[in-house]
Amino acid sequence: MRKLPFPIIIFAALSLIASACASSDSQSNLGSEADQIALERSLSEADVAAALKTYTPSGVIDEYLMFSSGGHGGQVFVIGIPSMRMLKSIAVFTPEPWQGWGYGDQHHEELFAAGAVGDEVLTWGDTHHPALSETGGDYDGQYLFINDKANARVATIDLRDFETKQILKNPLSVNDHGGTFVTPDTEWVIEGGQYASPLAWDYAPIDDYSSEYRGMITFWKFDRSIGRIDPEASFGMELPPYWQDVCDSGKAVSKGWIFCNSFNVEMATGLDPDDPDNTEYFESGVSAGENDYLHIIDLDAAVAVAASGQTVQVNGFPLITMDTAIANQLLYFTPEPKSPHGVDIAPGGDYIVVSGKLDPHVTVYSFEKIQQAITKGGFEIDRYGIPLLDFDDVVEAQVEVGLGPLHTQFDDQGYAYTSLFLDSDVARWSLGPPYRQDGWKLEGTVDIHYNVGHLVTAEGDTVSPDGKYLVSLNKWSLDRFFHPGPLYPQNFQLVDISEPGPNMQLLYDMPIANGEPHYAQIIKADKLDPWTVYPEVGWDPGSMTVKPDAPQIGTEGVSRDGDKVTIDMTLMRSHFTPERVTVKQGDHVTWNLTNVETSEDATHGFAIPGYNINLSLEPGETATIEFEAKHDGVFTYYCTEFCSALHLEMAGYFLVEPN
Ligand code: RUQ
Ligand code: CUA
Repeated sequence: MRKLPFPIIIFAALSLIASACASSDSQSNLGSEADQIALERSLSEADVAAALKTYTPSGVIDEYLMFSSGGHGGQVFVIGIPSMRMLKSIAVFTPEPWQGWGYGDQHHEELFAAGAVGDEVLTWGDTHHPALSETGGDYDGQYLFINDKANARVATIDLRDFETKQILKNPLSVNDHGGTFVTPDTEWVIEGGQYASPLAWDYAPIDDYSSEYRGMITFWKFDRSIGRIDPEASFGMELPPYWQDVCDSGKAVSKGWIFCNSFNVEMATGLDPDDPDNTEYFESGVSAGENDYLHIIDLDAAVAVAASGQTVQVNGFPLITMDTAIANQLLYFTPEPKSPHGVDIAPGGDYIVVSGKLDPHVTVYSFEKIQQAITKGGFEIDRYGIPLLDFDDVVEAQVEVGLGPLHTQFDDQGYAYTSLFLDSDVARWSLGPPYRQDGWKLEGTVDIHYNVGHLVTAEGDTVSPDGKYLVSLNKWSLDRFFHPGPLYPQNFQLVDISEPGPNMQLLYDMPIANGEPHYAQIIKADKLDPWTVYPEVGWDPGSMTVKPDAPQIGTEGVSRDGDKVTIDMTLMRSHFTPERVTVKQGDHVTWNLTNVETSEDATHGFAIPGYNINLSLEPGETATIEFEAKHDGVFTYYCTEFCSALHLEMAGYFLVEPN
């Protein structure tokens, strides 16, 4: 590890800071190299401090990892903090050629097929909310879940190899948004809906909106022993067509409860081209009323109700109807301020924070007061019969933070941080007791650039956030970078939040060039223990076991049974075995490949031109491709990874004899 230069740089930069502070005598340290560089590059004292806080020397590993959604790029990005170096884009819903994701590998085709809608195989997704698996309310570094808002799907990623293992289509809903969020021990992965529609992708005229269109929330049961969601043990709950937005899982004192905000209690149905009297766009229709409803769901009770069979089958999936939810006291509402967004639970589970996009306050609900109000009873009900808790009974505080508040995160000092979309700021405010005695007030803001959506703090969704760093996930980058044509990158801004009080320091801008990230989570890097190579040669990442008939050294060959040809191939530096494969046009080809390497980073690729086949085989990995040899000709397969000095020689001939 390269250690020596670091103290020198610190010393040099400190001397610069010292010299800048002692303004009259600022010439004395100019001899140092760092001073000289700072002068030449016109770096301010703050710039130098920011550089020192983020600079990560070659060979030094970042303290934290951020897992960020990639938006409609359909992937998950992994970024080191504080260096803001991108480590990986994990392929999820969208084929990704570098990882050979979705270009012939059978296991990938099965995953994509499981996420299909009817016979429509989807090749993109809109990832929004990544959720790291938790144990006891803390990230445990084992699994990551992510939703596809566009098509209402959830995916499971195994953090042993950072690969997607499962894609599930929600049987109830066309789209989702309030997912994924996990319960404190990851028994349940939450997926809330968004734009109401008839359940099960059915049709109903939009004039029947109030009777036929529905919201939903789905509780996916996670089975940690197999590292997969078990759809058979999962269930949904029918909700009014109020456009459920973002959800969060209760933790600590509120463990077993789920909270979602909503934003179309008005039940607007959009501008009607056939009705001259209906001139209201959704943008005004859904915020016409003063309030929407925070949804409060007793998950533990819902699990018991589902287990007792009080469900109906919708698209073959168990659903708790609204009537059953009401009869069993599973669901409550309470008013939220105008056009709410975001719901975030404080580390102790005791406070629930909601923002109103058109209200300059954050509204903080008390879980204890919610419980008291439920016990007290005597509710009003909403138009679907759902009990409505009185706002004044359950609200703990409202703090004015600025314009366009969206999402909130927490630290270890009793502060909360709320993104302000319209102000392009992040606001720091203090939680009240037991976090801070002098709480419920704005502490300070930091400018960001520009239009922040989500924000994330280190370990920010756990019962014990670390604070220290915050990343602002900004939608617009405007003047921050060279503008590469009219499609601009997003901008992630790293902020130092370690100093108490009003000040937060912006440290670094990172352009995101391949997606529109929504949410992210930041985990301590030492909580992860990913594999360097697969545990055994012949490992199938689909089943996460060794495949007994995977090609091994000595078992390679080509065999034929009628028009079925099977190829068993191994890959190692710097050759394929076999190097020549001959088939007849129209043959059905099954091609099994194993990378028999056991050395770290010795990945080989496998590409066949003209057949849209492209694999990435990590050390030990086996894969199978199956296809019809429909094009005759000579196809030169080769290794796409520059794996060795003789990488160019890692090639072979696939000869398809014409009929
Ligand atoms: S929400 S637009 Cu997470 Cu702000 Cu999706
Ligand atoms: Cu193997 Cu290049």
